Amino acid sequence: MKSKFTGALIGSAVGDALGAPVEGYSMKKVSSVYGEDWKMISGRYTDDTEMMIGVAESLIENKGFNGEDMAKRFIENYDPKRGYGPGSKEALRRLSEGESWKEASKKLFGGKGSYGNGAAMRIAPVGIFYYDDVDRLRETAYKSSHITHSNELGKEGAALQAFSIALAMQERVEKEGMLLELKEFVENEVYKEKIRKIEMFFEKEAEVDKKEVISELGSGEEAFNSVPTAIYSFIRSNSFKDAVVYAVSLGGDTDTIAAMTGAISGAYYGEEAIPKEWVERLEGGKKGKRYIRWLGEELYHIKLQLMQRDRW
Ligand code: F2R
Ligand code: MG
Ligand code: MG
Repeated sequence: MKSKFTGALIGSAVGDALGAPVEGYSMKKVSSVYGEDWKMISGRYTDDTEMMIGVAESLIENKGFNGEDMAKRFIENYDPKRGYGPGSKEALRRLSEGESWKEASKKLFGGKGSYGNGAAMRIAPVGIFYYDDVDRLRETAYKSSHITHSNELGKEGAALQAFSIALAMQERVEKEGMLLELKEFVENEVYKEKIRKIEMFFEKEAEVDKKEVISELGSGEEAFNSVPTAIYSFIRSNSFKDAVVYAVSLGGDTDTIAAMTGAISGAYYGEEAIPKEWVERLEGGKKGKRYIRWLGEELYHIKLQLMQRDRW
């Protein structure tokens, strides 16, 4: 179980770093950069991992969700060079000027709030920490998303990604069964329809054309055009490497789709299944790979303590 906790976080960071140099590229351009060998280029992670670190730090410090503290961590960790989305940047600016975490995100996009994938890309710590408690998982996914993403579609995408990670942690269902559970879990029709499409693809015997995957599931920055694509990248593959390589190979929002695929796959296969050469190349430093692994281990230990306390 510990390897699944650390695998989800390291897996997410590795996916982010592998996809980062080609973010926004077409399928063809990605292939011209990576060719056949898929060597990690720089190992530098982006906003996806920086924000995931903030979510994990806050869950650890509070042994659960605390909105004010999580918003503070996002602001403290913020490095503009990591490539944040415009909506998230604006939310963080408002938060740093003193707006409450319950209000800051509501004014974005003409009052509709963001449905970008910025809440889903950072959600792995919630998926592993509440892997056995679907109600707390949903509630925490919605609340932690709300700090920057108040649109229902942004929050639902984060909850769906968190639940995919939770199912991958448990291994109590086969991949087909996972899709059934995901369809029952998700409340919004936009996502239900995307999961139906994943089922259709999964049932096909022949390899589905990547262009069809992109046109039906999406490869963009919107949560509904990227979370289902990450789930499909995991579902169709048989190893961590295949899943993450597939996610990046589609082009588009490569760092984020690969970060989300890496989180689900790391939770499913465990940290040992992540290619060593990718982990070695992943950036080090104060909040680098060792720190990310430590965050996973801390979440695991706190979870054990809470489970033992609940048993008493
Ligand atoms: N920002 C980037 N990549 C571009 C720059 C990278 C470059 N390499 C660099 O280093 O500078 N990537 C990161 O942003 C995505 C996550 O975005 P987030 O945090 O959700 O931001 P935002 O702006 O809220 O949403 C993203 C876009 O979605 C559309 N959108 C969202 N809500 C909308 C609404 N209500 N109405 C209309 N459009 C909406 C907008 O186009 C948003 O800009 C990740 O890819 C991360 O890696
Ligand atoms: Mg990014
Ligand atoms: Mg991205």
